[in-house]
Amino acid sequence: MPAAFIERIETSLVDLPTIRPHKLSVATMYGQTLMLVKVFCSDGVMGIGEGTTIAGMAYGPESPEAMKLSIDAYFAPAMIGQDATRIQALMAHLGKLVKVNHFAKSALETALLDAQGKRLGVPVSELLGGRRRDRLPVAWTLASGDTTRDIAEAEQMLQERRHRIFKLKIGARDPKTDIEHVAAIKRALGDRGSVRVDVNMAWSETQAAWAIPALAQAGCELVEQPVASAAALARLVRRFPVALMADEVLQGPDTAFEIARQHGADVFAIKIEQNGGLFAAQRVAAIADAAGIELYGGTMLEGAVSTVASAQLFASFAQLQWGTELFGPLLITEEILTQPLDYSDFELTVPTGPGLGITLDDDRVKRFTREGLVKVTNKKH
Ligand code: MUC
Ligand code: MG
Repeated sequence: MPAAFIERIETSLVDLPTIRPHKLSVATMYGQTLMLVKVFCSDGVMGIGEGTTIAGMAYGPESPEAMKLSIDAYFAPAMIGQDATRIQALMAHLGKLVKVNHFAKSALETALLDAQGKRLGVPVSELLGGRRRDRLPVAWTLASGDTTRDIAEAEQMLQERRHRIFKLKIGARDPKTDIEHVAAIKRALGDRGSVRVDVNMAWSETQAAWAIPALAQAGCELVEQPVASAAALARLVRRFPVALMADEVLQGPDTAFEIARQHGADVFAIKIEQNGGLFAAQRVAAIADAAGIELYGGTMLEGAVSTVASAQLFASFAQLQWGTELFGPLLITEEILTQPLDYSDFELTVPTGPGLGITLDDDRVKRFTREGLVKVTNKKH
């Protein structure tokens, strides 16, 4: 195959409202900012990628603005003129030039894979070893902060046959109040919906040791990242009749290996951005498989582009015991694709077209694109 060289890279920030406030232990979100990147190649092919995080810098070290800046100032100049078809080699080269910056790397790798898939006429899943499934179960997150409203929302999702797995965001209130909230929702749903929780690291180890058995008693089947440290999480694993899942502590293959080595989780929430891209996330999944750790397809509440990139990867996983939570586009009020994704019968259909298999609605995206970077001035005290 003749080489195709990278000619131009464009980045933009797209601010989109959420359908309701989304309350996590780290922050309440009222909107979502997508950092979109377009990689234009000499053969006329363009690939698109996305970097997204949660509530600015409340969740992790990279903000959408920082992703854009790192691409504009560091990644893009190093990529112009490079062979776009040698994705792994190019990403390894960038890895030497720029430390960490996992989210920006994931966005760029997504764009390169989208372009290569379009070039070869195959979906991204085929570039990742081949698809094993075309549909993915999708959980919904109940995070309005109000029990009654969450129950009504879950009932609506069940009725529409959109979701029957519910993840509850807890950890902002005291554990006792949270457990009552979880128990009330599980009581209302019964066997019609499964209930899981994400504490986003809010508890101390002793709080977790007290709260996890109560959650199990309430019918919760999975507890995600109850504590911040990997060591504390490992000490909690298998002490209670409920599965424990690692999320924030998973920051690429090295961290996955360490956690696996100490039997530090029952389940891994795999996120392409947090792990530094699709290939790194694939290696994390391989480590989990080898260690007998089960898999779940996680999200950074991404928009359509990174959601589909994740779906293309999860479709290729050997195991996906806990399904996915690829509902990000449904939390946003605006449709930014020319053809909306198919969420039906509790699952997402993985697009089959070349590359990611999606097309952005450029006019709609433009309406929500931020004009340049926000100017920050030093405040005088
Ligand atoms: C996280 O911590 O897992 C996923 C769903 C949601 O509501 O927040 C995210 C991030
Ligand atoms: Mg989580």
